[in-house]
Amino acid sequence: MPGVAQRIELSSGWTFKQTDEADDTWAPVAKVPTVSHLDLMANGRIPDPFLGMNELDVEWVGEKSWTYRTTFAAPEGASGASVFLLFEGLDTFATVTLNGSVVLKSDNMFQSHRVNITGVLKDSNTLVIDFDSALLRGRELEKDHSDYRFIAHNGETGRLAVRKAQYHWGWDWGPVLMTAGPWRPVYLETSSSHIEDVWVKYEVSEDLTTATGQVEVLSAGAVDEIRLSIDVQGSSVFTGSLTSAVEGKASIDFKIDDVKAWYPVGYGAQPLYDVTVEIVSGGSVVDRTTKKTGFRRSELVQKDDAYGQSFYFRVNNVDVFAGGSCWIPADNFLPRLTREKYREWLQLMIEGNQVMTRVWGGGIYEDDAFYDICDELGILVWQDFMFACGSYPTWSSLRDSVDAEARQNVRRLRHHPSIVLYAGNNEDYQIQEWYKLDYDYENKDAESWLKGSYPARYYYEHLLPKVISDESPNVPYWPSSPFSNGKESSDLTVGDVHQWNVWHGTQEKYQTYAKIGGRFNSEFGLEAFPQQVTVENFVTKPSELYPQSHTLDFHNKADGHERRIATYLVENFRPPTDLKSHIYLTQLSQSEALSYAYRGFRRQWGEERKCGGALVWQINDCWPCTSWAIVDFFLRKKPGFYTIARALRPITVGVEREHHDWSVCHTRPAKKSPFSVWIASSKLEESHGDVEIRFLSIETGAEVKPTVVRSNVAIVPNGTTEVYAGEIDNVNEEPHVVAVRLLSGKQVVARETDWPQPFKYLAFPDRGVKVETAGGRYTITADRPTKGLVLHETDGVRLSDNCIDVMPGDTQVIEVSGGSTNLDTPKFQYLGLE
Ligand SMILES: *[C@@H]1O[C@H](CO)[C@@H](O)[C@H](O)[C@H]1NC(C)=O
Ligand SMILES: CC(=O)N[C@H]1CO[C@H](CO)[C@@H](O)[C@@H]1O
Ligand SMILES: CC(=O)N[C@H]1CO[C@H](CO)[C@@H](O)[C@@H]1O
Repeated sequence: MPGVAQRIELSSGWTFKQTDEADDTWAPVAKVPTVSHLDLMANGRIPDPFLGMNELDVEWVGEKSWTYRTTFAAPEGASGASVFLLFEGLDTFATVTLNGSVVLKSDNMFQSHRVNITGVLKDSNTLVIDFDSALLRGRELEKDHSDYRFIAHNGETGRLAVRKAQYHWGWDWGPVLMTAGPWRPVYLETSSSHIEDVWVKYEVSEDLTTATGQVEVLSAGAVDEIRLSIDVQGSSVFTGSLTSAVEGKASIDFKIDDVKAWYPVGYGAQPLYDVTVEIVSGGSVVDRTTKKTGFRRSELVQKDDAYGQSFYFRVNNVDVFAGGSCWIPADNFLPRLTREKYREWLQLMIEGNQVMTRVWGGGIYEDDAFYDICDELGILVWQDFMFACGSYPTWSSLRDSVDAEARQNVRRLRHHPSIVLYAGNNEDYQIQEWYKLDYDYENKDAESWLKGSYPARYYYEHLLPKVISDESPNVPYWPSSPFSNGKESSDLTVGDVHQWNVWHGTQEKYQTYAKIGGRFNSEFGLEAFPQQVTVENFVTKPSELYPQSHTLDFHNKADGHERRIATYLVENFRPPTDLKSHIYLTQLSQSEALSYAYRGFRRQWGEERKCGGALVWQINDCWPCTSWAIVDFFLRKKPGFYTIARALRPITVGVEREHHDWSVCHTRPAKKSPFSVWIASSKLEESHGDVEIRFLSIETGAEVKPTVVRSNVAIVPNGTTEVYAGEIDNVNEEPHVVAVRLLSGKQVVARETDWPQPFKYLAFPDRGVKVETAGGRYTITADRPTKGLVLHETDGVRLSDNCIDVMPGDTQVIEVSGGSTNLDTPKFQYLGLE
């Protein structure tokens, strides 16, 4: 009788050593999955690479080969069963031997492997995996293929030849740490027949009531019957089976009436269905697998309009403004990321009112946990393929490797309702443009692209779209982020854009973000220091605790970072020299920049979908550093996190005076500044509210002119409502803020305040700020307009808001949860506080 498939994870009992060192150097491995740096740290052989400048001291690790070894007894299998080793991921050039026979050679970190070891299995077995240096192999491959032009921004060019997370070669926010090892789990399987894959192909009817489709099952070995059951929250909604000719590939049709559609967060629930498949052989169930999936409709709406061509997502017939952030790997040492850690990160997106994340192409196809949690929480995923900032070579074995990698990962991910777009790469068309590599959009002959100087077009416009149409045809494919259908990738009328003319490029003032936005802003941002406790963690010498110390500069990998941070500080503020104030001001400048961006981009959503989304670069870090992240490596939020959260509330209010550039040739102060007030709503029904607009002197807090009230304003659903347009008389009126509140009865729904720019021209004598703590909350008042009040945060304590502007006569309350230590002695900072 055939046995049931058994899988044992080979996670313990491993040892490792540097390949070329003696046999007495085998050292223990705490667990697999792992990479060499983790085991070297655990064995006290290297210091923590994230502290001080230790990164330099551990560079040698990436130039060595590493060997991992374990032993296992032959599993007790039924007669006729086969035994397999399953490798979910090997980083990267791996040779696997079992009892001295090579059973696998692998050179792509993103691939998984199933190896039939039945023929070489003994009673007791020794499994050895040698990992060559990917750094050195990349250099060799580049030499061997000198007929290609290797161009890379970030990291060395050898990375382009290696299918390994590209950020391991270093990025402008991350260290050079070339890992090696079994980075994803290893299993030993015994089975007579097994399920290779289950694909839930479906369509949801336009009225969202019915899901119909097929479950396609791929299996190996003898199968007499396939059983399918679909359940939601423990109750069965469909069962079916197939009893003939079911070996290999087979499909079972299904139909679910009264389907509960899966929605992005804020638009409905996230019901997940368990699709369970069993295969039966010789009268008993021999393998079983369950995929959790959700049923939804989704499209990328690209239609010609007054501004060019739209670019936005429609899910279950609802237009969704994709406000969110870009995601990078959350650690340089990936195996130590737990499901709990992924949950904490993704929960932050929910807390921040974000609805989309973009998995960036220089990292990894994320862990299953990442997508599982996105499904659960309702976070939409924009998934890049793993290419970034380079002109990639395309020799034929490399193309085969990319094809296999792409197919495997799309098969692994295609049941996740959260994934709504695949994109070919990150910024590779910018490389094509900068270096004037061959590209003729009209030429659609893919084979001919391989002969030109930009051969990687073959991946982005031929190989990968083919993989998507074969493996996941219901998810749209986009050749690159950014891409503009043959126009320059920086085009603002078609496709998405990475708007780096704030910070990089022409270094525009951040006040102009709305003017330089595109149809979908898939990257933009400004750097800020992490919290002081994070700085104190990685700056190990107290004498290095000053703003541009060697250690602090070392923990900022961005080109020209001091100049760029300084530019935005000196343009807008009065830069201090002490570390504490410097940290605060870099954070405030980031927060201000993101406020202009998100306010402006979301307003354009209402202008006939002129802007379809805004994804800040970036939510997270892979090590403790200064970067564009809005939350640091230790999950400590920067103030900009809250600013974005406010701009993305279901209903929010905006106000902005016209930008007047103050530092151009012979500029004079503007005599008048037009300003406008609007409301943005993602609600699907019209709602109503009162809008109050106050004009408050910055010096005294007194009203400069009478308050304007607009009562019972009808708020356009799923769009923006222009509420008021006025003018500030800069000659006769003293400098003042325009402080706006949206009220529902007495309840404040949203606040926004517009300030004269730049802040450095303003003085902030005593603001009369009071922060009172009682009843698990802060109550904050001010006598005069106060900018960017940031309450000091401690780990484990969660604030309902932070980095707020406080206006006289408008008490604000910030709730505290998860601890109370914060409340004892309120520590806070605001602009102008000495
Ligand atoms: C595994 O390999 C053995 C012989 O080495 C073979 O008899 C068996 O059919 C293979 N199993 C599968 C499922 O291919
Ligand atoms: C090279 C190697 O590991 N060979 C081993 C294979 O398995 C047999 C039986 O357990 C061992 O005796 C060999 O040493
Ligand atoms: C479901 C949906 O998207 N509804 C509305 C969103 O907003 C636009 C513009 O106000 C409406 O036309 C849609 O019907």
